[in-house]
Amino acid sequence: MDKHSKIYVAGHRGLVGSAIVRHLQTKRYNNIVCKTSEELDLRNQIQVNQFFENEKPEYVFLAAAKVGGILANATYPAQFLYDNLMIQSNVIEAARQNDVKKLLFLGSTCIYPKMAPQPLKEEFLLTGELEPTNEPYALAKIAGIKLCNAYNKQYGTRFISVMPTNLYGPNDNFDLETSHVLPALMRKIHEAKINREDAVTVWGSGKPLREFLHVNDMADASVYLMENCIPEQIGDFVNIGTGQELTIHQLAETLCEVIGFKGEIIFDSSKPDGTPRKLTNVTKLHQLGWQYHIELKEGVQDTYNWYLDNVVINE
Ligand code: GFB
Repeated sequence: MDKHSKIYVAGHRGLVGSAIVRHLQTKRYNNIVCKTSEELDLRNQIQVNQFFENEKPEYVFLAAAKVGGILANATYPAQFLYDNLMIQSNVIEAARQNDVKKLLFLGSTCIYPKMAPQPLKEEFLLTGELEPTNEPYALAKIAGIKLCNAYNKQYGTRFISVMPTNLYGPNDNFDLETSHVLPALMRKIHEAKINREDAVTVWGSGKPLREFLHVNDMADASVYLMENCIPEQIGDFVNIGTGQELTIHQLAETLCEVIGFKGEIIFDSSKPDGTPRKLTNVTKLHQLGWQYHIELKEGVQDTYNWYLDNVVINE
């Protein structure tokens, strides 16, 4: 990619897409194309083909998706499967038809079997049953990986797939029903502090282990891989993570410390735990020349500052 290359970021208003746009701008890429979902419905093949024919982007970051936490996945399984299949299939096919030089497809580490050995190596894909709470999303993302690989093989495209661990950071979704765990707990703990409550409720047992990568690191990794790596080096896909995990309980304690809430943490066992662990093996990622930079506590502080400046004042 050179600084004038036309780069399309699909999903530019989301957590990852907005971070990728910020990072590209920081690196002085000056020909970035974005469309809101009102301007371009990526589930509509005709609109997507028309957009690609008009714009002829050279590089595509496919960060648009229907995403959400454990409850959202359980509540909207049809949309998680249909929307994601349509979005990725339309963009990948239009990219091929319009000779896009390189496309980066974003998935998630929920693609792995629920009880896969840990840490998760890329070769563990499809070696066991998926985690039921996010099976629709996982199936869609697995299909996206397979589609990119099939296009590379049959058409000679250069479409690379990256599977990030749980992401967090500025521009995240803080809705308590549909969000991921970190932003949900940040909001709950902040509100418990402001409202001088005695306790904050955490879903599940607090025992599951999770790994968290700041979205600015994710954007840096995505641009790095797009700039420096080709499918032959990456293989079917590559994990993007820190290789470090903590329990949901420890996460809640970290958030309480950063936010300054000294009340009790109580657990709502009526809510699901989801998969017990999903720690990424980051050996391949490190061999490709990238590793994370933002430690969790620093990233949580950065995200809380953003939350206070951008979410709380608008309420
Ligand atoms: O981020 P999350 O919702 O989804 O995390 P996954 C769920 C874990 O956090 C479960 C606990 O163990 C929940 O019981 N948890 C505790 C909470 N309190 C809360 C809360 O207030 N809100 C939420 N959401 N969780 C996601 C997939 O799995 O991982 C997505 O569903 C995506 O599709 C994402 O793949 C990366 O980490 O379980």
